[in-house]
Amino acid sequence: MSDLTHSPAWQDLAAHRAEVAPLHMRDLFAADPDRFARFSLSAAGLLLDYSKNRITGETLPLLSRLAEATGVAGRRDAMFAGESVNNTEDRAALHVALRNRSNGPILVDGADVMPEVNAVLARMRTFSTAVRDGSRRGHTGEAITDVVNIGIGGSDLGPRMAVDALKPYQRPDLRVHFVANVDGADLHDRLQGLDPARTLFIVASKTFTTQETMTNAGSARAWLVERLGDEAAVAAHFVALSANPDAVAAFGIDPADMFVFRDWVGGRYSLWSAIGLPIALAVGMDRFEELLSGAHAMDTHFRTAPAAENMPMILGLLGIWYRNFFHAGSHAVLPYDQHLHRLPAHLQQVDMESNGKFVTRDGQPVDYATAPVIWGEPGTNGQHAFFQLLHQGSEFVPADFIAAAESHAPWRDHDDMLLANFLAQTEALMHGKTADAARAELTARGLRGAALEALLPHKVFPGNRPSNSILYAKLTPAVLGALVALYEHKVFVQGAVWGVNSFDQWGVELGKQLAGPLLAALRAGDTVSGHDGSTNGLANAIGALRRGGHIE
Ligand code: G6Q
Repeated sequence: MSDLTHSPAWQDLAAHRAEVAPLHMRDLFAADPDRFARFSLSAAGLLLDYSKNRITGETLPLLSRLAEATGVAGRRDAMFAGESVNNTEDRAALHVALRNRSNGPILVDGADVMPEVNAVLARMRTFSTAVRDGSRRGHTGEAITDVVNIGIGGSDLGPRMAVDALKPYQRPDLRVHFVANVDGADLHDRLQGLDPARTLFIVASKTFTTQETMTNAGSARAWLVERLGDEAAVAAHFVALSANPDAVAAFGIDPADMFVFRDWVGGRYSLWSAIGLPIALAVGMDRFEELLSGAHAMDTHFRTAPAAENMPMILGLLGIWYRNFFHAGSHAVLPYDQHLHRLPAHLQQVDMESNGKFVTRDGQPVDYATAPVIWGEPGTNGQHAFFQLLHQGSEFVPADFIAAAESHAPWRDHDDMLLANFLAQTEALMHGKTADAARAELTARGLRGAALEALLPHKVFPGNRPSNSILYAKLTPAVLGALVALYEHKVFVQGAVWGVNSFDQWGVELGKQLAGPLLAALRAGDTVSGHDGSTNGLANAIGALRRGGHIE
């Protein structure tokens, strides 16, 4: 047994789970009219209602004791202080410095990082303003109308999610696109209809060695040069976002068009850095800074609020409650806000890449579950698909519902319908429908006897399925910043409790190496034999199909 599962705090929670398991939330609500007031709080423009969870007044104090026993607050303070919390790469994890709008000093190895952070922000302002006002033009003197961000993983998901989220703040005459996949279809489809003379490419790669991104960048470069007929056009149409200035220069991008960030910015935490340039181009630098300010407000809350009133702490600990004590294998993120349709994908990376670990910081195998599978789709779409499983499936899936009181669209009636669905779903998941209630409904519909009894079990909803609701007035840049920072810190809290390093990603690094030998064989058209039987068979089938073979 590990120290964690052996600890009194863990054992107390295991005992508490046995007490809570038989309780139904609908009884807890019936017994306590103040449950919403007791189990909700607001911070940084977000209201969190966590009253529809399988908790009593004792649960959070017990979870907070686990947080204390595992030193979560100390680890949080170490992260904010710029200590080397990413121990396997010997680095700080300082995305909070990128949005440190109060601008107090943050030291890494004795040097304040804020002057450099501010200098990059100033350069991003100059550049994005020049593109947006038309003073930065293409090679032939045309204004830029389309920006194509080429990046993958952390250099794609965050900015793509934010650009989609902030669509109401964008201009129709400056469109921002994203290309990630090495499948040529991604770049090829995206380039259709674009005018090379008016297109700006952003090559976004921390390492500037990632195969997918460098391949797409090379093909985009060739497309541009071929169409504009001049190698010199590259300088006017390519900029780079990277922590590897030498590789950027080798690609032929002018150092003046290079926006740098440090190795203490993890890929999945990088949308706040120069990697956010496509966001700044899409919505303007003022809006980008509002995004940073919203995140900073959440950072300040996380750093200073006591555990019992600390939103990321509460969300993180509730996640631990279900993952470790109710054995929930997945967690759904369900935005009832169409502009957040890429948020589940972004959070999938933030959570699963950060805490998808099977050893602790000091290399000991864990004997408890770590990150759950994160998934989700916007409401109400999901209701017509997988919500069946949420209501009546055999899986236990805690869910976060995220909603705006008002959308940016002009139709109040749509907002009302969307929100009525959000409320109804969380209520139904919590309350369920008893056999008595289902029987009464069926009787009212005229069913009797054997027909009624046959249908009855299918009409029962067990309920007692937990959800958090996160509500805000409207999806502004500041709200988006606070929301994303909330989830980053939630993941941090969980990683700290589990004792894993939330800031490395060796599993991703592996993927970057594996394809090499197979690529060489596919390129050469050789017969593949050095792998397992399945891989050899598939590689050779690809070769045969390419030589004109066919599948029966
Ligand atoms: C993020 C991961 C990973 C990374 C991509 C792209 O935390 O490290 O998703 O962002 O592999 O890497 P580059 O930015 O170096 O191209």
